[in-house]
Amino acid sequence: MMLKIALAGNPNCGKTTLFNDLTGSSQYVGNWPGVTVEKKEGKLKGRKDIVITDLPGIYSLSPYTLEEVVSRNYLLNDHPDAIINLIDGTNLERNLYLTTQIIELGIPVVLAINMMDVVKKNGDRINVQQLEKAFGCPVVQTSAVKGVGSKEAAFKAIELAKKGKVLVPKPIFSKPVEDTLETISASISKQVDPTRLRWYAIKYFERDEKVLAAHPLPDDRLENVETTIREVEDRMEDDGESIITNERYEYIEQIVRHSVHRFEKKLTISDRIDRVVTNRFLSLPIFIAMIWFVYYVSVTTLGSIVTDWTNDTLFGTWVTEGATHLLNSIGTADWLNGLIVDGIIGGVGTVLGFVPQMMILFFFLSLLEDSGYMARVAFIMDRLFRRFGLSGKSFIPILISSGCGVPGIMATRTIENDHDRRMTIMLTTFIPCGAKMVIITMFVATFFHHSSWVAPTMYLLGIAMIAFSGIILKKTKMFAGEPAPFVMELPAYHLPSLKGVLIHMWERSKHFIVKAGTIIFIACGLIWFLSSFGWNLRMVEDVDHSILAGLGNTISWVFAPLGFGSWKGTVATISALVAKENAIGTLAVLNGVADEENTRAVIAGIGSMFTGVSALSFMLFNLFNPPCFAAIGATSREMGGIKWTMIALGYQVLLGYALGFVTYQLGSVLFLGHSFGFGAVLALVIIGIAIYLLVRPVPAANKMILDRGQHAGA
Ligand code: BGO
Repeated sequence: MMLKIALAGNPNCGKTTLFNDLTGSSQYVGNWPGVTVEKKEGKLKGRKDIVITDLPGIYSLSPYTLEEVVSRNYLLNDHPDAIINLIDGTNLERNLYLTTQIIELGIPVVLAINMMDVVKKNGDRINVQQLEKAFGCPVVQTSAVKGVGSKEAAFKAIELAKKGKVLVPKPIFSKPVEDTLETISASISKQVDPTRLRWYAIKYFERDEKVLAAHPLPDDRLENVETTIREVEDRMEDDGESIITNERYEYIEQIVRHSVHRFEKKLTISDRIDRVVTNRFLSLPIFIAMIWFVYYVSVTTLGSIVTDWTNDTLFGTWVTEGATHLLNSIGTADWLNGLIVDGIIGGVGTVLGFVPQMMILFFFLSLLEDSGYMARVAFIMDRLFRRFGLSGKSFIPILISSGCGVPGIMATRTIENDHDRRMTIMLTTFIPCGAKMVIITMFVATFFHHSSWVAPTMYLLGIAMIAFSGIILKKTKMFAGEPAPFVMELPAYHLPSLKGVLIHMWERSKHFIVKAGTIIFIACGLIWFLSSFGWNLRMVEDVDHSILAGLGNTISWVFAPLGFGSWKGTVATISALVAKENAIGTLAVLNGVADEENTRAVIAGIGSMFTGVSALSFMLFNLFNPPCFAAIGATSREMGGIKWTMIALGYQVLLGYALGFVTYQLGSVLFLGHSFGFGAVLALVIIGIAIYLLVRPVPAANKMILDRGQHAGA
C-alpha cells in the first residue's frame, strides 16, 4: 500500500534539505523564504511505496499567503497518512506556533527538531520527553544537513501512518476558550469531518472565511455560535482570531520554558560579521564595493580576456576556418556558405562567446548568495526600499533577475500585497540579466574599456531606477499603500561548497546556451537572410540595399533622437525585443564578423555606428526597455490581465526612452559640441518633470490609502 508523508514547517527550517536526504533528489536549497512555492514529491530512498511531499514553508495554517494556501489545501484535502513537522531547534518559539495548528488536523504527526548541530554547538539542551508530553506525538532530533536523525523521523512517521490512528489534540487554551470550543463543536459536528472537529471549531471561533463558506451552518445554529463567541470576545476584550493567536503563544512560552535549557550566548562569528555588513552606515558602501569588484573582474578584466579568446580564437578562427574549409571541400553554394559562416557562426558564435564570461559573473554572484551575504542584502535593502514603498521581499525577485528576468518575475508570487507584487513585476527586470550583460560587455569593450565604473554602474543604476520608480509610482492611486512587513531569518554565514556554487552558476547559465541554440540561431539566420537579399530576392552586394535596410530605414526616425537612428541600430534594437543578446548577434551579422576576428569586427562595426554618448544611450535604452519576449510573456501571466501588462510595458518603454533621450541630447551638447537646441531643452524639461514627480507631496486621496494601510499594519 502506498503511504503519503508530508513535510511541513516554517520557511528555512531545513525541509528541502531533509527532503533531499530522504528521497535522494537534489532540489535547490535556498537561504531565503519563498524558494519553495510549489510542493515537491519524491519516493523515500529504497522504498517505492512511501511518497514524501515537501510543502512550501509557512508560519501558520491561515489562508493568507500563497504558501499557506498550498500547504493548508494539501494537508486538508489530500489526506496524507502522516506529517513530519520539521522545526528549527534554534527558534522553537516561532516554529511551534505552526505545530499547535498541525496537531489539530487529526493526522498522525512526528515532530522533528532540526538544526540540532547548531543547538548543541550553542550549548543549549532540548528536553524531548517534555515536548512529547506537551504535544502528544513522537519527537525526533535531527540534523538534516548532516543526515542525522532523518531516517528515524521517516520510520516513526511510517509506523504512525500504518497504525492509522487519529491524533487527538490536547486542550491548550484557557478555560473560557475551551468551553466555547466545546459549544461550537456541538453545533458543527454534523457539518464537518468528525476526526477534525477541534480544528473546525477553532476555525469557526476565528471566523475563517474559507471554512465558513465551505461548511455553512443553518441560521439558528450560526447565531448560537456567534453569540457564544461574542461573549468570550467581550469578556477578553479581543477578537476571536487574536484570542487564539495569543493563547497559542502563551502555551508555547510555557512549554519552551520547561523543555529548553539555554546556554548564555556569546557573539558568534556570524554575529560579528553582521555587525559590520549590516551596519546602518557601512552596509551600502560595502554592497557597492562588492558589486563593483564582481563586475570589475567578470566584465572588465578576467571576463574580457576570456571573451576575447572565445570570440577571436575559438569562434573567430578555429570554428570559422574549420567550417569554411569543410564547406569549400564539399562545394556548397555561396549563399549557403554565407548563411552558415556569416549568419549562424558569426551571430550565434558571438553570443556564445560571452558564455564563459557570464559564468564568471554568475560564479561570483552565486558565491555571494551561497555564503549567506545576499540574504543580508535583502535585509539591508528592506531598510532602503521601505522608504520607496517596496520591501526587502521585492529584492529577492530582483536578485533572481540578475540571472534571468523570467524566474525573477515568477518569484514575485511570494509578495502578498497585490500593489507591491505588480510593481515588483514591472521593475524587477531593470537589473541587468545575463542577456543584457552581453550588450553591456560589448559596448564597454568598445567605448569604455578604460573605465571600470561603467559596468557596475549599470547594476547600481538598475537598483536606483527601481527605487526612483518606487517613489513616483507609490504616489499614484494604482500603487498606493504601505509595503507588507518583511520577516526573514538570517542564516549563519558558511563557506559555500564548490559543488553548490557550480550547480547554481550552471542553472543560471544553461538557459542562455539553450537560447543561443534556438531563438538566437533562428534570429541570426533571419537577419542574415534579410540583410543579404534585396526586395527582388537576389543577393545584394551592399547591405544598404537589402530588405532589412529598407525595413530599418522606415522606422529609424523613432530612435534618431536617442542617437542610434541608423537602420542597423534600429534593427539591433528591434531584434533585442525578442531576446536582448540578439542585439549583439544582429550587429555581428550586419558587420560581417566572419571576415575578421569576431570581437574586433563587432567592435569596429559598433565603433563606426555609435559615439560614446549614443552608446551609453543605447545601453540605457536596452537596460530599461521591456526585457524580451519570454519575460513579457511571464509579465502577462503574472499580472493576470492585458491592462496591467500594458501598464508595465508602457512604463518600461517610457523610462527606457526618456533615459536614452536625456543621455543623448545632453551628452551631445556637453561632450560632442552639439548646439543647445530643442532636444536639449526637452531633455531638461524631462528632468524637471522627473524631479517634480519625486518630490511632489502624496495626493490627499492616496494618502488616505497609505494611512489605512499603516493602521491595518499596526
Ligand atoms: C543554506 N543544520 C544546519 N546547520 N543547517 C541546516 C540544517 C541542519 O540540520 N538543515 C538545513 N540547514 P532548506 P526550507 C545556507 O542554504 O532546506 C540549512 O526552506 C546557505 N545557502 O543548508 O532550504 C540548509 O526548505 C548559505 O542553508 O529549508 C539551508 O525549509 C548560508 O538551513 C537552510 C547559510 O534549508 C535552509 C545557509 C546558500
